[in-house]
Amino acid sequence: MTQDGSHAIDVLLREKRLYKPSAAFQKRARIRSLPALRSIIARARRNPPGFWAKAARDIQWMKPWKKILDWRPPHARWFVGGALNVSANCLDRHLEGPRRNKAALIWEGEPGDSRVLTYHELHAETSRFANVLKSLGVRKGDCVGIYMPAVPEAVVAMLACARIGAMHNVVFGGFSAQALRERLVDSKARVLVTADGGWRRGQIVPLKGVADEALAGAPGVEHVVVFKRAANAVGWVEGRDLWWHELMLAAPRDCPAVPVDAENPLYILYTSGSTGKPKGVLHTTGGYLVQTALTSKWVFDLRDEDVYWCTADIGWVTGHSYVVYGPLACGATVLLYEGAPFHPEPDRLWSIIEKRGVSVFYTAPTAIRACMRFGDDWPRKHDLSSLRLLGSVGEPINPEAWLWYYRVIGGSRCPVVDTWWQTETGAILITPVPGATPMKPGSATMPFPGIEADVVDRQGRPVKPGKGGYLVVRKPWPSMLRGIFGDPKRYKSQYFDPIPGAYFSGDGARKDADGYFWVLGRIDDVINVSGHRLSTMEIESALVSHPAVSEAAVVGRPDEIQGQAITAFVTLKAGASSNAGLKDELRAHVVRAIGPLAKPSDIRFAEALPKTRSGKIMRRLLRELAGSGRTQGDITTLEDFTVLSKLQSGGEEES
Ligand code: 7RM
Repeated sequence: MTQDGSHAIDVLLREKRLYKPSAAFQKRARIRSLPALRSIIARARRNPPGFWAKAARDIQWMKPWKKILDWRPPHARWFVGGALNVSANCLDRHLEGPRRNKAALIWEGEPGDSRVLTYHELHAETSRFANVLKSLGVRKGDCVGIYMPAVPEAVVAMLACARIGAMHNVVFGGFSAQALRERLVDSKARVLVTADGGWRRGQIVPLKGVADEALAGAPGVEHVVVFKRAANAVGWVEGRDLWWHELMLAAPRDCPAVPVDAENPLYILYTSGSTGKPKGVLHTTGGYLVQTALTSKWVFDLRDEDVYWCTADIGWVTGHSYVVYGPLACGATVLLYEGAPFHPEPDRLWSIIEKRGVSVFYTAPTAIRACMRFGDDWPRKHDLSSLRLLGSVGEPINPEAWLWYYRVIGGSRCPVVDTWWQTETGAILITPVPGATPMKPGSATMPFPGIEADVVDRQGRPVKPGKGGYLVVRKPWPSMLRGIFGDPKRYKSQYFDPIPGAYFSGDGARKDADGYFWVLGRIDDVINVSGHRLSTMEIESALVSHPAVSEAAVVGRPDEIQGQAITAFVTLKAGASSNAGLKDELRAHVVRAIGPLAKPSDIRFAEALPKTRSGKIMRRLLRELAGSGRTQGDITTLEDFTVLSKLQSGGEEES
């Protein structure tokens, strides 16, 4: 972070376009106009705990809370003294009415198989599996590791933990043995739930094999429950390993959901810091459920007749909050897809939307840009008229991608909710409310009611409209992280020490004259060119607005004269040819779009960019490559290792 508080980031990009929600959407929305939203925001600002207490009435409590908020900075406890059960809220309460036989999960397997589980069925499976966990000695407060493909049983395992007051630690099914081992050891997991394999790009990912390797160094895990999904051969340790289906046959059907304290841990989820050891972000029960449920209802406008699809894997926080807990608490029908988005053809997403009549679709900018790269013909082959609302999360969405999503996928009729939040925040904090907020492509718009977000300088003073600064949250919110598992000091030093009196997100942002927030990316990614602090996101956005460019990642490389020189890694659209002429053209294009300051010194064409599993570009690796030519440090979260070796061996398509 810069020592100089006066100018955190210089802002170059100005996006002026404005899109209003259609009258048709507004007419049936929960919050129908900007003045209506503003008045809710104003009321919440006068009394944030009161606002959240009202939201908490949508949740079923087993014992009422005594105090809404106990805030001893930087530690918050919400709904103090209250008791509830997340699994009861996501399942049991829906069995009492017409949702009983409604689809809770519509599952599409990658090879083309599919299943539907009603709320009644999901409740039965979860109850049985909760009994299985109990029979394996799992007790309240214990941790269960979950290393699964995206199958309904992954959701069942999560809800079963919540049902008995145990916490889960879901590890993304694409992570390596080493990453899994670290997370199992750090979270002190006693049981691991996995599968023989899962389908991805037509291949079987041998999850059990990877788990066996991880378990060699994780002696705390006493039992491994194996769900049979892909029927591949697996190794077996007698006494330790148990088949899911055999345990389920023997387990009783009835398992009451236990009341747990509002602050009982619900889960740990590891998030890789930009450097160093992954952090085990801890979330608890009451506040988390209240906020994930309310944001699901207001941001995704969920209705009983919706088919809601969030493409995030359950191994990512988005999968926790917006595949499982938020939507199921609302009684929604959730679509779950097992496999790769472009398998067997680049139109798999669109074909699933058509087949199941998906109405609300939530994905990441990286996926949207990949779809753009394949071209408009793939979505045009499908009837996407069931869609009524689109969402984006994970990175700043560049206006080019936003507009394509809005026009080609949404048929210019669906609002796009660009939702800013983090693993640490647990739920969406900055977002349009679809029937109310006029949208500006590339802006996450305004803080959700009850959220006091701001853009400030190093001392915590608000910066002027249009100026770049640090994105902070000034008041506690119900779904905020409660700590870093096993490392209490890091919680304070990471999030509350950097900026006085506020939670620091690690992101840079600016607010415009209308109070709209523009997230500029991670502060660690900011580059300093001749004393100007530039957001890499803006230069990337400028590059991607060129018709030949598919994706871009911009980093700084040490430079004697300018301090840092701008290096851009660029992938091209199908049919575009990489040559010296194009490099000059791209430089000129950036200068035209945002000015000479942002002109890249080097442009390197690449086949693909290194990304995390959730699609975020790993700029740290590119920074190391652009600087020393080598990479070091943790790469366990990298999605595709070959991408890195291609870049390292100069595998770029040079002219
Ligand atoms: C949900 C999630 C968090 C980081 C965050 C930002 C970036 C996420 C947006 C965004 C701009 C968005 N959790 N980010 N959403 N940037 N606009 N709508 O992504 O913990 O994995 O990542 O992602 O930098 O700090 S996360």
